[in-house]
Amino acid sequence: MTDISRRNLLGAGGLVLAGTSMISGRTQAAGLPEAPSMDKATTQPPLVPTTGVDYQPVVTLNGWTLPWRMRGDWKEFHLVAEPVVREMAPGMKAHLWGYNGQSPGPTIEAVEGDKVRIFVTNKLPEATAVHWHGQTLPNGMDGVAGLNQPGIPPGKTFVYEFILRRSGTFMYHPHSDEMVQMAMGMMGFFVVHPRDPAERRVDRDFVWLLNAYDIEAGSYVPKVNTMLDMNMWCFNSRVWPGIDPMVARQGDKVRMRFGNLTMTNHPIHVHGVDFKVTGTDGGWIPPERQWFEVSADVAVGQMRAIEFNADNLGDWAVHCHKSHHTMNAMGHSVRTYIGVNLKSTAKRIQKIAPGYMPMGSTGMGSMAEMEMPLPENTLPMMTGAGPFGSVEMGGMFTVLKVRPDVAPGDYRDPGWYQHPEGTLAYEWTGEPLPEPTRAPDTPKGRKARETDLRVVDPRKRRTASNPGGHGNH
Ligand SMILES: [Cu+2]
Repeated sequence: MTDISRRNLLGAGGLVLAGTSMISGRTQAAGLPEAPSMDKATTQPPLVPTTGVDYQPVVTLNGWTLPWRMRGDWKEFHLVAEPVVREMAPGMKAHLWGYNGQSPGPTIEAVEGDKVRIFVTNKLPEATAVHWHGQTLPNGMDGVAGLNQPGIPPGKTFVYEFILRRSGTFMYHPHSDEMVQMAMGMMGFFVVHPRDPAERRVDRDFVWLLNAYDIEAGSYVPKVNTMLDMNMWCFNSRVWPGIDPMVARQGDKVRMRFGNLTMTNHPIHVHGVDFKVTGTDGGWIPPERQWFEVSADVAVGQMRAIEFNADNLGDWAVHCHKSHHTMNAMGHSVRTYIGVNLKSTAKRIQKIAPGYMPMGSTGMGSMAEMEMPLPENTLPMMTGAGPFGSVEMGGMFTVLKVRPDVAPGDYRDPGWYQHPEGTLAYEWTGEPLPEPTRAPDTPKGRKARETDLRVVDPRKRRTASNPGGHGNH
């Protein structure tokens, strides 16, 4: 076999080249595998394996999986580190660094025991290197520039070769000018499936990279020195309402895999189900040691897998439980005016700034529906139309949609849930309700005394000879 033609560069399950003798070690003669690129931020269908070990491929919401080719018994991938344009949500694009056209980079999928050869071409203006987060591999393949290898200079391609020792959830990211390159969006998922197709099988398997950016209103490039005060908290470099729903068929066993490459933790809360935590960075948790939760906290640098049965029909919120992480382009210096009457102040300000509108004295929910002029390339702080109005969210928020009539392998948005008669919260329109009874401030029938709120030690009753206080010490 002398020529690897394009038709052999099949992605989904890449063709095993019959008659090719086993190639081991160096790969100089082989030529580079194709480096497919993605220019869209829409969820791509999973890559179902057509040869080799069978597995349930993962779905990367608003992302895609990297095709590969087989060469001998090596599974070959080609990553290209490069500047990319990422649509964070309709109406806002970010100028990031990523892999193969997008940030996050494409998800890499392979099987436990696979020999993988990953070509990394650097098209960035500075050196980079790729660390395979969580994999146990030969030291020289670990990707820490300066420690395990020289950085990959701009324009050069390096080759990583290792064997996937265990199945589980992994990530990849640079270990070279790491703070800048990760703040610019360089990261991706790496899923290793079990060799036994029946092991830990689920019907739907979703990957969620938790990442964040600080992109000033009206600009395009993240501020790379920000540690925590981000204004774009993302699932897979997307913010609500730009994050596709997670669609499941009623009765499906669903897995969600999280990886956190931000600098703070994210308690991911899933409504409508109680899930089990089934995997951590260290691997799969044996069934008898898995535990139930409704919010899984994913700490910095960690991976978590959770699983549930999608029994409960409906549109269920899925979000980070830090409420600042479900907001877009938020100014943290906005003052709180709840309960303040701004009318007279507004009148005075309007003399200097005609058209000034006081905001926030009754909460900020109305801001979601207000048509305020925004700088270009800026998303409203909270938005997202639901079937009953504005969802008043942003950032790390999307919807789990469980339906009875979804075909296996169909991930398309089924629209909003139609609630069966009698299962929807409703307005009370009957006779006026009595005022709610409140606990009395003071015992009935007398004025409040100073002692009403003071704990009195019954062993030290005050008497004339023992008036209490510090004098007795
Ligand atoms: Cu969060």
